[in-house]
Amino acid sequence: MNKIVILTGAGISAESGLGTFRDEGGLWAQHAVEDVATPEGFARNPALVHDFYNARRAQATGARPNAAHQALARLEAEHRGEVTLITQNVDDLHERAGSRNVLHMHGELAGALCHSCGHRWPAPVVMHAQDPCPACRAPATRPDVVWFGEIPYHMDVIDPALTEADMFVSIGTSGQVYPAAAYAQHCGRLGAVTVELNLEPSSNSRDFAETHYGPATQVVPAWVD
Ligand code: BV8
Repeated sequence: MNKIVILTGAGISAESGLGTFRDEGGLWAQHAVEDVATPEGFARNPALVHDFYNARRAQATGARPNAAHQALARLEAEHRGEVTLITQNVDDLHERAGSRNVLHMHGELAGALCHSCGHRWPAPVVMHAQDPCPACRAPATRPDVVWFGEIPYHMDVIDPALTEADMFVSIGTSGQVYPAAAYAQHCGRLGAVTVELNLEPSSNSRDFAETHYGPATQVVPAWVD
């Protein structure tokens, strides 16, 4: 049994038309991180944060999975039970490409969360802070995404998967956000083969034994097939 752990970031969805964060003109060039991706920013101005995520939710709804997402779905189908796909992305392009075992460690645009009672429900395309929670009726609706300073989701599944990995493959991420940015070094130290597939070397490219650079729609299918 060859255990493969894959981590994806915004770069895998770039050729589907979804913005990345730290590239030229990216999301963090348009919005201050502390205003739209922290609990403090949400508390200060929930309408601004909902506008930010409503715009991304609409864009993601109109986007289509690309050849890189499809290649990963093929890999999972051909190696059933051996592939764990962890994504930092909040879009659903992996699922729409056919991937079935997707761990959204930074949450999902498709989710809504009540910050009063913790209830979760499927997000409407357009969400507002004063929308009443279906469970407790409090006007306390937020996007179900993980902001800076919040604990990533699925760590109980991710940590053992990283420990057991024979291979760790990082795709389309700048390697600047923790804990994901530490995964390559962690897996390498445990003896896993580490592979980076990215447009260009990331901040932690030195942590990888094997690297292939170019657009994801080219390097990912070439590596998978
Ligand atoms: C946590 C919300 C504790 C969702 C996001 C000091 C040192 C170490 C850590 C910290 C520190 N100070 C604070 C921290 C912790 C902090 C952190 O890492 N800060 C950084 C800035 C230093 N982390 C946290 O707070 C996390 N929580 O640590 O809790 C804990 C941990 C474990 C267990 C218990 C407790 C929470 C982090 C989540 C933040 N949420 N966003 C959303 O809006 O989407 S961050 C944001 O960055 C997104 O989630 C995104 O997914 C993530 C990573 O970005 P990338 O995906 O890499 O995108 P980026 O634009 O950066 O790069 C794109 C890449 O693609 C580039 O390399 C580019 O070359 C490439 N590319 C472009 N086009 C293509 C391409 N590749 C291929 N093909 C192409 N066509």
